[in-house]
Amino acid sequence: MIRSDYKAAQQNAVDSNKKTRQDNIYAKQQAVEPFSFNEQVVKVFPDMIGRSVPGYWLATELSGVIATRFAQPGTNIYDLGCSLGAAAWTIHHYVGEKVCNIIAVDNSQPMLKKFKQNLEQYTKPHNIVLRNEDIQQSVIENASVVVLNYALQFLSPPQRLNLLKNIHRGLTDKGVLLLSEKITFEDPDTQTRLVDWHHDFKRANGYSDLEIAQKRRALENVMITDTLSQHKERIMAAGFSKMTIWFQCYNFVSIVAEK
Ligand code: GEK
Repeated sequence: MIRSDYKAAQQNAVDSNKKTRQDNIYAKQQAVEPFSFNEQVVKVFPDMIGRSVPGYWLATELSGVIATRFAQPGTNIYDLGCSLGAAAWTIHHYVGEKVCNIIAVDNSQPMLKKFKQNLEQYTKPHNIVLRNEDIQQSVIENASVVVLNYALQFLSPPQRLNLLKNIHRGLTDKGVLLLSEKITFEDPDTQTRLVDWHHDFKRANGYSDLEIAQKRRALENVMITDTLSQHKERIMAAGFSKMTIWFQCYNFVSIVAEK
């Protein structure tokens, strides 16, 4: 049964959320530094991403459900740009008995340190392996599922096709890429509306105008979003045969790309 509380994506393992602090990093006026996934961010991460990305918990939870359709026993499943491993945990929950290796990769050392601590407290058997490396250097092999949730947007745009090609090469015959991203809209009016509505979502989640503005400044040049057409073109250029959008919430979409 799909868990009605989507935050269960992480709670099924160690209840790290209970220990999660509320994100108030940008609450005070400050000289805004470029955003990085440092210790300060790690401490509040589930709260930050849940209050900032519309549909995050549902998209995460359903990534696990979708993965069950494509996961093949004896293969690897990757969670690239895993942060605290929300996708890895949900895949472990849903795909568990198919006996796949789950390989979770992130280049933020503080992120993986916290993920490792959570794993160490988890007493049930699991096959989650952590790799602290740049996803652009990752060896991807024998993969039935590769999850790339909200991480491609942090790579330099010219590097993105290479990563997708590498993922495509590492997939088994019927393997898939599950990709979630924030998108930009080609039509300026739609873009303005969705940005405004996204900010309403953040306000409704308790962020002030100052927090929204300062976070936005911190992400400038760090997170560069593509349009849906750019994603589609890149996915096809990487060699995938089919792309299906399975979820959109405001300016955030989730896609399955099939080999
Ligand atoms: C989730 N997928 O909870 N190599 C490795 N990791 C990287 C790289 C890179 N080149 N660039 C960025 N990251 C997660 C959320 S967060 C999205 C993903 C967000 C990592 C970075 O360290 C961070 O942990 C993650 O990608 C992006 O579903 O916070 O908006």
